Amino acid sequence: MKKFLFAVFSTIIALMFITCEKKEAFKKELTNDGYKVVIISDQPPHVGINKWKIYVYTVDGKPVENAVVKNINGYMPPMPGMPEMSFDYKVQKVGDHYESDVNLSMGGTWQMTILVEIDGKPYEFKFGFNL
Ligand SMILES: [Cu+2]
Repeated sequence: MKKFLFAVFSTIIALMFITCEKKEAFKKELTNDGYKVVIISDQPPHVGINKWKIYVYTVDGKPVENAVVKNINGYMPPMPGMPEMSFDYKVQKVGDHYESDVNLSMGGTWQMTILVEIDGKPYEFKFGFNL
């Protein structure tokens, strides 16, 4: 019986991993001056930690090997009774892309800026959303 339960549970866990792997609930493409940043996440933007993968391509889809994703900034404009907020999220290189834990601390309007350096030149990629 124990062995049977173990088999059932491991199958369920394996299936969960497979479905998670294929999930791409959030994808955002941003272009600037011939370059394209693609953000991919398992979950749409939500309050809490958002795990984002960031890829840099040329606009015609070729990976830009010497692109360095420097920073992600989340900015929330002032709200009634609340001053503006600005957070810098650490970015880490993982294989052919970058990853960041983007902690969106509350609901409201967020303006995101991804800072990328290509050949020593800074490029900003911006977008916004409401939580
Ligand atoms: Cu606020």
